[in-house]
Amino acid sequence: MVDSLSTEFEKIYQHPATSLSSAPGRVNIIGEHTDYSEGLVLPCSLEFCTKVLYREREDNLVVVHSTNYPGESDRFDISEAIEHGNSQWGNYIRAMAFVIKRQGHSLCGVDVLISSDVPQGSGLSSSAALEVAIGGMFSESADLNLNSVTIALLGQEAENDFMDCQCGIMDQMISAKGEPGSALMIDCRDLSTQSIKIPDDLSLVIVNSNYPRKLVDSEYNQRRIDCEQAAKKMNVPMLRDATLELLASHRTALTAIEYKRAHHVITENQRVLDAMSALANSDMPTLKQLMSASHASLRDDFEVTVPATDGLVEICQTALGENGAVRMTGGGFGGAIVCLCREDDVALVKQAVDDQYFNKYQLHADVYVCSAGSGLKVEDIIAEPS
Ligand code: GAF
Repeated sequence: MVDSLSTEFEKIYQHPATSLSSAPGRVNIIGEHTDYSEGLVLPCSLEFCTKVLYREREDNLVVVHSTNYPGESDRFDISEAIEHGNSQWGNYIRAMAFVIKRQGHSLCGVDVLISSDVPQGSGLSSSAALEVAIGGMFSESADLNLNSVTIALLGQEAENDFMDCQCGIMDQMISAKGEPGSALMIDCRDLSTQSIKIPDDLSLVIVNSNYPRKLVDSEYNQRRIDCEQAAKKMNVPMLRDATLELLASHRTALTAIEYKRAHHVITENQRVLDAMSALANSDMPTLKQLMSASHASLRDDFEVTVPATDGLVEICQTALGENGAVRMTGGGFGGAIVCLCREDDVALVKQAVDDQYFNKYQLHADVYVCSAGSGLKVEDIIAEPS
């Protein structure tokens, strides 16, 4: 893929690329909508990734093309104030330049070609993969030596302050720090991480509902406000600091919605802790119980599932029975579900989805059998003579 991308780069810019920055999408195993309450999450990076080929320029221009949007491009002057442009994907590059410059760093002009195989709009973090890969590029090309946590935090700032999505830190952290073959427990309060090897006998299957996602940012931002209100009424800095006892004692002070949102976050943080050892030990009955409880909580308390993702979870869980653990993954309002099962049972998931999903929801689902890939990598490339 890099060879054909290099050829494409040379065709566009008339000179070869010198470097490659790549960052992956992610799937979250458990710990959903907890990151912006400084809670716990357990995602893993995927082999699906965003590749950014680039070469420094002598002037201050950033010129960007993407194989995902043929015929479109964006360009801006890095020495001027960074404003929004006309292209939505181009704005992610502008957003990263904006937040890095805001920290007082100088950036240099670059020619850029992006290519991503992270499924878009499916809740597998294609935006974070782009932000982190672009962060790696700007850091290396301007010799800033930003570490992976700093790049992740800049990616979150780019979303919060330039793209108007008040997301937490999970997606950028796992894209920057993911490890092949492992999930990463991230403590979103101090950003410490603990890697947990995914046992060889477990397969990771993602099923994308392809449900058309609408109003995702406004609904998402509202969930964050609900959580902050609930924490405030319980007199704790964040929901991470609340307990079920504290919640019970504030039942009447909270609105019904705030109570449910807080109940989800408090119980989900505990599920992450319980899932860590269950995952490490391939303890399927416990994983099944925890992932089912997580899904039910996201459906009933956090209200971020849709009938198509609830239906997919039911179809896959019924097919796997006691031999699989299934739940929605990512921000919700559509998107994907994740199944953990033995390799021999993957066929059961595919068959059940083929047989039932379209008939019930008039949508075609995509099934991906995945492995955990590596986090951000920036490397020099030696272009083959064309
Ligand atoms: C989205 C956000 F970007 C993450 O920060 C996280 O909140 C997730 O939804 C839900 O767990 O992916």
